[in-house]
Amino acid sequence: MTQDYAELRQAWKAANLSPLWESTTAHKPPPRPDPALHWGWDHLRPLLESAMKVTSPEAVERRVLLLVTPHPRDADDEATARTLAAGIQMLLPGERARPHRHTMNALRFVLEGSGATTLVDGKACPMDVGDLILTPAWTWHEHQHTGTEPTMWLDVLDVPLHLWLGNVAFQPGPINDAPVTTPDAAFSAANVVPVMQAVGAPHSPVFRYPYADAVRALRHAPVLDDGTRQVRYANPLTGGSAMCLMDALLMQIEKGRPSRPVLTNSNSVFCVTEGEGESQIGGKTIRWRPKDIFSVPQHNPCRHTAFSETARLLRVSDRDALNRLGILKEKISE
Ligand code: GTQ
Ligand code: FE2
Repeated sequence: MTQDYAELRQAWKAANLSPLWESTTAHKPPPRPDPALHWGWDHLRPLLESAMKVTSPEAVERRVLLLVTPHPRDADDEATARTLAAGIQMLLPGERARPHRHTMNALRFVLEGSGATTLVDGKACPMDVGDLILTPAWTWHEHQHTGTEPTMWLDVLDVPLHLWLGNVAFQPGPINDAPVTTPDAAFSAANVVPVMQAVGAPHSPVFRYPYADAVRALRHAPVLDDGTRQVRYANPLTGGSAMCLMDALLMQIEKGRPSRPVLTNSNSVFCVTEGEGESQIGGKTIRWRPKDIFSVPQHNPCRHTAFSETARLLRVSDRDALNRLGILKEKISE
């Protein structure tokens, strides 16, 4: 670099300018995909047990063990799969998490226990095993437990995306302006939905999706190009994704019919709801059983094989958000 050029660069820098021809960020080869991660329930369960013994007020208020990567991008990285942050929440009999709301969307999938309830904008959502409960962006929510055994569920939130967008906000209760909700009974007949006065919310008016309902539909869903059957936890008013930045599906695979490998730029967190099998994700093979959780970070080809007659997997992903942004890539191979 000549003296003159060095001086020029200094002048540009002082004026908040930077020469693009010296930048490498946009032209680097794509980084290697993050490896898939696996949290086996057998391994997890005793560790959750130890977290249930912690008695500090902070833990009692929010008893969650986050499912984090051993290779964080930076000190604040608590992501499970790039845009998604998952954790296991435990609620002991008599415990409660006080009402609050945040800009982040969250969903919960119940793994163990009975007698817990999540109130979403005041609407009571009983938490039975296999139920999916939504607490969409800026809805007031609180958890209570009147049962006799600990309740445990998978939490998935779109926190990393909100951090990136500078859109993190949190408000503790007391609840001041909870909107009026529509009872789930209004949505309980297939193919009939209530006519609503000006729907403003970008999320489903239904917050609780019982497992048996999802499985009933899944049994009869058509086989897709990738060889799986899938049902979407939908916003009944639109048929689309129930929340704006996270989508949830229940997927079924049959023995002897492994799914075809899918390569995509979307990120997923899976939870095994029934059956046993394995998934090949990038170069990794993950052997799974019920309640196991695993991540499928973007750009890893992924194929599922059932060892039991039928296997069912919950898939939470950013796929629908990427699709609506017009940037989803997805390729199914043989
Ligand atoms: O249950 O409200 O895992 O606010 C992280 C943040 C759960 C919750 C999490 C939350 C919650
Ligand atoms: Fe919350």
